[in-house]
Amino acid sequence: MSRLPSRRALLTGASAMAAAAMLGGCDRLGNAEWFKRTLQTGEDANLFVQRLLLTDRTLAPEYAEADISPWFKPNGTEDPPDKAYKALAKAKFAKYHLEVDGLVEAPFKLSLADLRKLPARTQVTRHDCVEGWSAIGKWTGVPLADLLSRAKLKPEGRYVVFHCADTMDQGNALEGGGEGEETDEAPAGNANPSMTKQSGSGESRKDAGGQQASEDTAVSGGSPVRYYESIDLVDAFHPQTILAYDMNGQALPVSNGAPLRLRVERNLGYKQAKYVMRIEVVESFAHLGEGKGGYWEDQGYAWYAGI
Ligand SMILES: Nc1nc2c(c(=O)[nH]1)N[C@H]1C(S)=C(S)[C@@H](COP(=O)(O)O)O[C@H]1N2
Ligand SMILES: [Mo]
Repeated sequence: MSRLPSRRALLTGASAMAAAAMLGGCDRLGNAEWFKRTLQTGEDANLFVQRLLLTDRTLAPEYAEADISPWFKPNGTEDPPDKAYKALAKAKFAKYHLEVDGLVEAPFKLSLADLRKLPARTQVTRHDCVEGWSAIGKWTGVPLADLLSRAKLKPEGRYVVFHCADTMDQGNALEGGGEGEETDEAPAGNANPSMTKQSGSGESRKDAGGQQASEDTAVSGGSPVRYYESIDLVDAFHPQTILAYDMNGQALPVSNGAPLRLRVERNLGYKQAKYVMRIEVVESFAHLGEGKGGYWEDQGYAWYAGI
């Protein structure tokens, strides 16, 4: 007479599998206190272990310096229209601070100079935009794992959200076209049918005439719609997930996301948040934007954009 294994037995099995997965390269994750705690909390553990096992944790291909593209095409926002950002840029980001907060024990702020003093990782990788172009670039920055370890995740933390400086103009490409608007902000131009704006949000997020947002004027229900993205903890602790401040050996240009942008390799271009101002650990992203976990996700793109 067979019995279903007890929850405890399942969990023990799950922990064993997780331990095996860790030997395969998740050591940093395995050492984290919150991760051990997560493994003891039932459902979380099962979900988490599933994701570990389903995810190939091998590194994204890394290339030689000779492979670096002579031109890394900027896409989406190339010069954030926001006043606050412009002021920071004008002062060469001397007053910039990255904030790390949310479901963490020890929230903190770091200046760009502070970030540059932390251990860094450099990687030459290929960026793939859903629009159909790719480019190889060299990125140097701080592993996100280090920042999260420093902040000490609370056990409820499941996703990492990147809040960006740039207010988006929802007027282009997303309202079904036909108004002659420019499409330079779209990750896929008009190429992807999933771009069609869903109806029913009940509010127009487009400024009159569908023109470029100026200052803080692209609003939804009165607040600016800024670019944001989110990833889960497996991607967050992946060794190639870094917050890059250098591109091709030089300070990141504004067009590519200065002063700090996410590189979450093995994910499509729109996950690579530029102009990152704040990193927030959350349990759910339901309360952000339209609740889909990112600016483009809110327009219908997949949240999980692994490649
Ligand atoms: N803040 C912000 N991040 C963003 C975007 C954006 O418009 N704003 N565009 C995304 C898209 S669709 C792509 S392909 C890449 C482009 O990065 P690049 O400008 O360095 O080529 O940034 C992504 N991150
Ligand atoms: Mo993109």
